[in-house]
Order: sequence, then structure tokens, then C-alpha cells
Amino acid sequence: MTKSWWKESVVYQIYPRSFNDTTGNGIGDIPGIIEKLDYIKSLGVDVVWLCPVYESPNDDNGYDISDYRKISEDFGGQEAFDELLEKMHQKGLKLVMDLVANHTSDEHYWFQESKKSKTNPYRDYYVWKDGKEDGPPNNWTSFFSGSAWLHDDTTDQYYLHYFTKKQPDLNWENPEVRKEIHDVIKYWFDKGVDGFRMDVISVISKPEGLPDTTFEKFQDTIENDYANGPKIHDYLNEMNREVLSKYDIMTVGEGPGIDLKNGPLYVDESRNELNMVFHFDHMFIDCGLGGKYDPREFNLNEFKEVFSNWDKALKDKGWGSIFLGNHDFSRMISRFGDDGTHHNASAKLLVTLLMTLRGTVYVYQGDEIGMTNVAYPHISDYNDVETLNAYKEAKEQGKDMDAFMSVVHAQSRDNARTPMQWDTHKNAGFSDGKPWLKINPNYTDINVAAQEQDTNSILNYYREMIAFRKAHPTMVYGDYECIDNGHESIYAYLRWDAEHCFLVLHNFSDRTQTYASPIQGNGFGLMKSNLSDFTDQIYELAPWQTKILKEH
Ligand code: ISL
Repeated sequence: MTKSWWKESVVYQIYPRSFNDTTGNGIGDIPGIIEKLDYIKSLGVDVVWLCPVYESPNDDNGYDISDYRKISEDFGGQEAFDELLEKMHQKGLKLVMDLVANHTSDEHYWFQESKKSKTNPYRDYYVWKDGKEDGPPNNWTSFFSGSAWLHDDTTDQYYLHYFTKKQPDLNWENPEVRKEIHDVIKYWFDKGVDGFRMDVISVISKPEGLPDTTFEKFQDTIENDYANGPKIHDYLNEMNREVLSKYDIMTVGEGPGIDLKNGPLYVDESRNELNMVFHFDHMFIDCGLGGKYDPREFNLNEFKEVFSNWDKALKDKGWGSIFLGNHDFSRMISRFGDDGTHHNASAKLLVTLLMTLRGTVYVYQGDEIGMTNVAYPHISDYNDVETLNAYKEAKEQGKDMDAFMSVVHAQSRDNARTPMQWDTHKNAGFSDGKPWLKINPNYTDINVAAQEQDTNSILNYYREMIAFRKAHPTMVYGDYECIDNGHESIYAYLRWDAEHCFLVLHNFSDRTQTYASPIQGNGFGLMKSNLSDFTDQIYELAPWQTKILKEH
């Protein structure tokens, strides 16, 4: 297996709007990130992935870009960005930006032109179609509820929007569009940016003729109609040839509908497309067929299988991404851990899991202090367009709205977007003004300042675990095998290479569990645990205990 800096990296994801506000306008900004660079560096991470900071009307918080070459003044503009990049590089940190190229904002110049007339030179930059019998061209729904088409009076045609109506989809069939995007990528690489996370890259190639979908469940529609279109690999291959291959950068493609069958095709090194992808097999694990707002019970064995299957699928070709949360899902501790009694232990267990799996690890801001979900009582406290649209739709369908509110509490993307909890000062030290989204009231208990002072804190354990991974390349490149016989609460696996062998044990429950090791002899000794008061029984695990054992 070839070694690369990006395979060994730990990436820290920043949602800038919620990170640190220096102007008092309630919105985090780039100078706020600069102010915290020593903090970021102190975590031991190598790369920062910055969610979109370009000019945008913010219909979807920056995922609707109106100028790909302009940094939003809300975030501090180009000067602040240049300073950030320079200071990060001085500190040995790399910067990865977000490329949102499936769609633009409807306020982007290309779209403003495109909608003027059917003969406008930019018309074919987007997907325009005639309607059918007084309705849209097909029956597709948007990821954010409602039809995926909007009628435009000027030319009496519909345009396609997979996300909000202010996010028209680009027409990747058009070589000029592809060239424009290549130029954007090149522009940022020439400025020194170290890579791109590519937003919904799995859906850029649309199915031929855009037929009606015959799938009743949205999730199946994604798998079968929206994602992995017929030309996706041609487009990525071309992008790699034209731009990516010319720079020492990293790429990670994001995408609904990326599964075990098609996922490896994106990252197989011999195919020259992307370095890594984010799949969502574990992120939708507690969602039913109706999607995110149709919750179902979490099953640890299904969760383990996702990691085991993906490790196997990418073992010989390609490379994985290891993550448990981002700005689109609720907080990882509230989903996969225990954000109550076992807050400290379960947060530590989850980072031990992250740091001991094969693949590049991504840590989402705030997870390093165990930030949790929030439960705002009123829908008006929510900002996320996905949440608001889902709420509206549920109401129109006559659903029990009290019950739906608990689903919002569990699933809303705003759970992960509440401002970073720095200290116990006003607004958790995030802003002197009114934060764009309410602070999670638990900031008085969960904050960076308190955890800096506490040697036993989640924050300090993150630092330890990141350093542990760096000190043990077996954790990055070594083989993986799950060996727990489908235990309902224990996740156990081996990581090994020619020199070392580790056995990692996690107890995903609030009861003491004993691991029945299938390995003969007594060759393993305890190296590390998230709890200091462990017993002499190395295979006994206290609630939410995690242990790393090493073969003698
Ligand atoms: O958020 C999701 C589930 O609730 C996903 O389906 C998500 O919409 C999808 O993975 C795409 O996400 C990305 O593109 C969106 C943007 O809203 C997200 O923030 C972004 O990560 C549209 O650009």
C-alpha cells in the first residue's frame, strides 16, 4: 500500500458560521479561526476542512455559492482568508476547502444569465426542461422536500434543483460547465489550498432523459436515480486528468447513494478519480425507509458491519474516510454514545474508535469536548432549511406535531450547528452579539476552558488519542478484522501489521460486559483505556469502557 500524507492525516472540520465570532455580528468568521489556530494545532490534527466561506445568500448556509472566487465579507473577505492560509501553513497545518459544484446559488451570475432566455449563452449551464401536462418534467422530489423542479415564468420552463429552489443544479453534460469548475479548482490550488471536500459529487451526472422515478421511498430514489449517474466516473476522471493530478492535494467526495458496490470505483487508485469518499451507511443507520425524519432503533451489529464491510471493500484498492459526525447530522455522542450519565466515558470511547480504524479520520468541531444535541422547544428556534421544510411537510400531512418535534430534536442538522462552546462567558465565548443560532444551554458544563483545566477531560483525551494514532502507524495502515462474534454490546477488532498487533475493545452499553476472546493464550497486555479505574481482568469492560491491548 502506498503511503501518503493525507492517509496519515487527522482532519478537523470547521463549520465557520458556528466557530468563533470576532465582530459581534453573531456569525463566526475567519479572523475567529485565526484566533483559535493555536487551539487547533494543540489537538494534534494535520488538516482543517473548512465548510463553504464563499459569497452566498446563505439559503443553505453557504452551500449555495454566488461567486466561487470570492470569500464572503460576512466571514472577513479575501484578506482574512489569505492570512488564515498563510498562518496555517506556517504552523504546519493544511487547509481543505469545500467545493459545491452540483449546484450554484440562483444569485450566481451564470444562473441570472441562464434564466433570461432560451438562447442565452449560459442557458445550458443548468438543467432546463418543459413541463408535462401543467406539471413539472418528472416526479422527482428535492432532498429538502417538495418537487425538485421550479417553474420560471420568463421562459415558461422548469429548472432542476435537488436541494432548495435557490440551488439550481448545474448541467455537467455541458463541457463549458466542467471547464468552469476545473478553473475554480485550479484557482484555489494556485493560491495554495491543499485540497477539496466535494459536496454531493455523487449526484452531478443526471440519468439520461430524466425519467420519472418508480421508487416510492426517497432513499431508494437516491440510490437508483439521483446518484452515480452514467457519466460520473468520466467527469471525475477528466477532472483528475485536467487539474487534480497536477497538484499535491487531497480530495474527498461526499455523496448520498455511495455504497459498497459503487464506492470503491471513486477511490480505486488505478482509476485516477478521487482519494476518498464519505459514504453515509452508518449515518443513516437509525433512519427508516422514509429517510432522516423516520427514525428507527440503532443496532450495534449493523454499525460494526458497516465499518467491517467498508474496510474490506477498500483494503486493496483505495482508501477510507472514518467519521461519526459532521454539520449535516446530529451530534455523534447523542447518537452513538450516551450524552447523559456516561458522557465522559462514551465520548472517549467514540474517539478511540475513530483513532483505531483504518482510513483518514475526520473530527467535527465540538466533538472534542463532547458537545451534544440540543432540544429547542419551538420550531422557530431552528434555522436549518432541511428541518424547517420537513416540519412544514409533516404539518401538511397532518402528522402529530408534538411527536414530530421529538424527531426534530433527535435529527435536526442544527444539533451539530449550535455555536462552539469555548467558556462560561456570555454566549459561551462564541460571540459578543446575538448568535445566529441559539447556544446549547449546557455550555456552562461542557466547554473548552473547563476541559483545558481538567487532565481527565474529553478534550485532553482527544489529544492523547490523536497522538497515539500518530505514534502507531499500525492504526493507520494495519489490517483490520472484527472478532466479537456479533456480541450485541461489544465491538472488538484486531489491527496488525508485520511488527505489531493490537486488540481494541469497546463496550457500547451501560452495563459491565465480559469479552470472550477467541484468541488462545494470554498474549495481550493493556496499553490504554478511557477509564482509569479498570479491573485486573483485561477482558472485563465497565460501562462504556474502551481498551486498547497490545500483543506482547
Ligand atoms: O443532510 C443530509 C441528511 O440530512 C444529507 O442528505 C445531505 O443533504 C447530503 O449529504 C448533502 O449534503 C451536502 O450538500 C447539501 C448541504 O445542505 C449539506 O450541508 C452538504 O453537506 C447541499 O449542498
